[in-house]
Amino acid sequence: MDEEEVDQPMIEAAMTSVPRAFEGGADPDALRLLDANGALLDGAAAPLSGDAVLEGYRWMLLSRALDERAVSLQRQGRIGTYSAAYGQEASVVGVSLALDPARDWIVPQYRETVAMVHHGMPLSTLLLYYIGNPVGGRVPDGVLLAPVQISLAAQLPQAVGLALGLKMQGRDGVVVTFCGDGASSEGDFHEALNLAGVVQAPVVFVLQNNGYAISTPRSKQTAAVSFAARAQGYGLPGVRVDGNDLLAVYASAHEAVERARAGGGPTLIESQTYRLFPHSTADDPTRYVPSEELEARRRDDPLPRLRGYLAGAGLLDEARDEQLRAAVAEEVTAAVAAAEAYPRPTASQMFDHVYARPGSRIERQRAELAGQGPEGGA
Ligand SMILES: Cc1ncc(C[n+]2csc(CCOP(=O)(O)OP(=O)(O)O)c2C)c(N)n1
Repeated sequence: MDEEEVDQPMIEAAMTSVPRAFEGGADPDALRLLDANGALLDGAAAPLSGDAVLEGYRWMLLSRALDERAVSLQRQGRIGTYSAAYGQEASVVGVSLALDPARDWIVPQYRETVAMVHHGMPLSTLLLYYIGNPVGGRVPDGVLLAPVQISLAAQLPQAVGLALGLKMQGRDGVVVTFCGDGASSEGDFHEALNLAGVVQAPVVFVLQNNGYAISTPRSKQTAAVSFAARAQGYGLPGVRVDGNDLLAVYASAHEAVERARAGGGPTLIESQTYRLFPHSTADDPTRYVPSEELEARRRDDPLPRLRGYLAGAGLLDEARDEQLRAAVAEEVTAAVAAAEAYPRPTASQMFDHVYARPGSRIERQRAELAGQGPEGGA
């Protein structure tokens, strides 16, 4: 069918007529331990000690400080395109706190920078990645982490393979892999969850439902009642959690990780959060996010909510908060300085490390870049 023949309004109407249970906002069926002000809900018990929650808060502050600095660096031309986790800090850090970096693996997408740092990747190395230096693409030896994955959902089959390998070797490590709501429409997502269920791989899929896949809203991503509901089709537990509640995210991740470790197989966690920043530094969400929606979701920011919990528990006051903010800002400054102390990458380095033995096409391109002409002669 020609493009002209597609009746766009008709398609839109058909898509929006599908009934859906959750369109963003508070899902009544999601696990939640904290109310909007950070008070424990009736009957809820904190799954982490006060010190551990404070440490989680520090990681969330680091994530936010990094995002703010990275956007500024990108605007100054000092790093390339960057995707922030702004608004999703509880969703990312809550999972991190449930992992043992000495035996569990993270197979990330591209929005889980702070989880990578928590797992042992130096922040300065990650900044080198965003500077475009190949050094930044290499995970240091002994850090149980796969590199950043930009190709949507391609990390998921890899995570299952890694988890199956751990199981076959009789190790007790668990693999946690992240993806977005948009990535869950890729074939790789379905293949990975299916195989994980069949082989009972020790893997936890954390699907961060942040409301959008660039400009595609959640309502146009799937007709399923929830992303977690898809798990049933693969024979795995599917869990919905309030992704802006650090304690709830931790509790659901901890349960899933320990089940996988004990031989209980995979879990799909739908972490319901919201992207308060643009998709990336190359995006303009004012073109597709209604301003009232953004305003409303700002009130659900995970940081003030956790601050409310910590203040209520007598673990945080303004002075301590200021100290923590200053400390993470200093950490980011030091990492930026360390990354920028490296020589700037040259354009020809983009050809390095792609193939062990580059083919003639790559060699031609390298020669062309060097100004020697497409055949390396002129
Ligand atoms: C296979 C593939 N198709 C398209 C893209 C372009 N792309 C980059 S991010 C993105 C949206 C992803 O949304 P989601 O999975 O919800 O994750 P989020 O960025 O919201 O965290 C798209 C379409 C890509 N990177 N890979």
